Order: sequence, then structure tokens, then C-alpha cells
Amino acid sequence: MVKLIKLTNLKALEIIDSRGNPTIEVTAYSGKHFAKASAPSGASKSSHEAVELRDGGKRYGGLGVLKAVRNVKELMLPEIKGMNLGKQELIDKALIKLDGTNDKSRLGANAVIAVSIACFKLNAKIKGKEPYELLGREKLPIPYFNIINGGMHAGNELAFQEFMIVPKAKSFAECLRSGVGIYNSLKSMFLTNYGKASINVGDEGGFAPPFKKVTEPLDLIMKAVYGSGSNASIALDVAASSFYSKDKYLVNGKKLSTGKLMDYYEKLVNDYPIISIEDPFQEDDWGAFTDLKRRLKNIDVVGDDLIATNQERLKQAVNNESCSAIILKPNQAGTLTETLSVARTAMRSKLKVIVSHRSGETCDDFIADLAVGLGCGFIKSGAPCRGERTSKYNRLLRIEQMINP
Ligand code: 2PG
Ligand code: MG
Repeated sequence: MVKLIKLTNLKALEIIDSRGNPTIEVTAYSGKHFAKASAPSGASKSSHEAVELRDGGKRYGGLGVLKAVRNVKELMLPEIKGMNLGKQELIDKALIKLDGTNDKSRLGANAVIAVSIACFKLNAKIKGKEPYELLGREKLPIPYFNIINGGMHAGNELAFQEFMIVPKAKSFAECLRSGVGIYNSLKSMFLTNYGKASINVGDEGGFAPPFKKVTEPLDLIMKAVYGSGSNASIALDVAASSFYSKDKYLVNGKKLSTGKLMDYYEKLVNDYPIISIEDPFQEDDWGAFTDLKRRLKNIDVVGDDLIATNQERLKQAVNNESCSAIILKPNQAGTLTETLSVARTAMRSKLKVIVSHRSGETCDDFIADLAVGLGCGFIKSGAPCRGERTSKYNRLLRIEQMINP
């Protein structure tokens, strides 16, 4: 008979994330066995994602998570204690019911996602499995490395948030090697041309020089790719909601209409080897996403703030044919079960799924297992720099070694 693995205790702790903001870490126990998970946090959040619970007041500038920590102990533990860790859906269902809101604002999505993932990891650990093995598939993802940071992730005037490179190589390890080569060649170019201040890095480990125009980083990335002898394409996360106001988009110091911004994307795609544009328009302009997808058939139009890892919004995107790929962020959904169901619906609907970190991270490497176990094929976790970014890439190297020894 299979022995039931029961949850016996939950502990929660306020820790800090990569931006120096508080976040929550949860430890789930089954007897003497335990596993930990922590919640990341976005800067350019969608208004449709599950809501983090923050304390308010003066402590930590209002960002403390002591209420969320208390909710784990006082509300969530009594509800799910004794439950079978092998039944993740039932645990998550109980948490969703206990929360009772549409956006997890009562318990806090930060608390709920940390509990959900800690339970999942603990079940894997006790069964002697790696987390990805419990998800069913074993495919290493292609990494999108964010090597230049702008928007809300950097102290420069670049409107676009992420300039990513997507190496073409036979294995994950080779993609990483190629990404590091391009990153370092960019670094030497910055040092030579712009001086030492230009190699400071932004929230996601990409460089954040004082660029103003979108084409400046694109030109330098192209040079770095050629200079390092690599083969790589470019992917953009524009995060357009962050520079949208009163029907206009502020790009390169100019206010552009939706139509003019669309023309600009077309020009960029013609001039550079761009394979995808994430959140090209503000998060509720379904029609503009659909128009761009029709117009630029050879690239992926990616929905992040648009979908917010939300099943209903995903359905709407499928019906409207608004995007060809989605970003998958567990903390936008709030539980692992909801995250997996969004991913599987998207994959069934022939949308690409790109598993993603947040700009505020911890060294929790679970998203690496998530990408491999879903077999979705893609991950973005920032530059190959800064511990909270490399923890995911290094985990992928270890998984690759386990899968192909
Ligand atoms: C994004 C993410 C991660 P943030 O927009 O895709 O790169 O940023 O976590 O700030 O929402
Ligand atoms: Mg995004």
C-alpha cells in the first residue's frame, strides 16, 4: 500500500528579495522532512495579477509581509494540516476556498504561492524525486537572457524594459555558454566606449547604461553577437503599460499613437533579428495585440501583463487571437495548480509558454523545474549575472546533467 505523505507543519519567515524588499519564505514539514519556497515580486505588475499582501505603515516603507507570515500560521496551517501532499490540487483548492477572493488578496498571493510550491517540493523530496519529475516531462528550455535593462527595472531613460538574446545551440549548457559570451562581449564594448559607469547592472542583471533611444542597445547587441561569434536572436519585453498614458506611448522622447507604435515595431522587426515582442501595447488593448499578431506573422506576440497567468484572460486571448505566446509566472496566478492549468491550456491552444522569474527574486530555483517538467521549451530569468538569476540557470545545468548524464 502507498503510504500517505501528510503535511504536519508550516513555518513562515519574512526575508528580503533581490531589491532589498521584504518577501515571504515558507517551510513545509512532514515529520522531520521539510522543503522551502519563497515568493518573488514584480515591479511592472499587471493590474490583473493575484495580489501580494503587504503590511502598510512605516516599517519597511509599508512593504513588510508580517500579516502574510501570520496568515500562513494562523489561517492556512489549520486548514491544510494533515492533508495528503500527493494531492496538490486538493491543497490548492482548499487555499483558494479559504482565501475566498478573486485575487488572493485576503491571504495574500505571496503567502499562498509560497505554501503551494513548498508543499509540492516536499512531496517530491519525500518521494525521492526531483520537482520536475513530478510534472511529467523532461525537456530543457531555451533561455531568453535579458542583457540590457530599461523601463521600470533600471535608472535610465529607455522606454523598453527588456532587451533579451535567445542563443541558438544544441544544449542548454551551450545556450548558457553562448549567452555568457555575448554578455561579456557587450560588457567590454561598454567599458571601451562609455566608461566604467556603463557596466552597472539593473534589477535583472542586464546592463543599464544611460541610453535614451531603443535602437542604441539594439545596435550594440548586434555587434556583441557578431563579436562573440555566437548565433542568437533578439527578444523584447516592451512592457508597454509602463510608458502608456492618455492614449499615447512615450518612446524615444516622443508620444506615439497605437498605430504609430505599431509602425515602429514593424520597422524594428525589419531592421533587427527580433523573434518576439512581449506586451507591445497596454494590458487591456486586446485589439492592438490582435492587429500586431496579424501584421507581424513571423514573430511571437507575447502576452504577459495582458494574460497575467489567468485562465479567463488566456481564454479571451485565444478567442481574440491576441498572442502567439504567453509568459507564465506562478505568483501571478497564486497557486501551482492554477499555474499548471494555464500552461496546459495555452500549450493545447498551440501557444508557446515562456516560464518567467520576476524582477524582484530570491534564490529559489523552482521555475527551472517548472519549465523542464512542463516541457514548454522556454524560460526567461534575466541576465547570466546576479545570484538570484543564476540560481535558475545553474539549476538547469544540473537538471541537464541528470537527464543526459
Ligand atoms: C516581466 C517581469 C519579469 P516584473 O515584465 O516580464 O522580467 O518583470 O517582474 O517587474 O513584472
Ligand atoms: Mg513582461
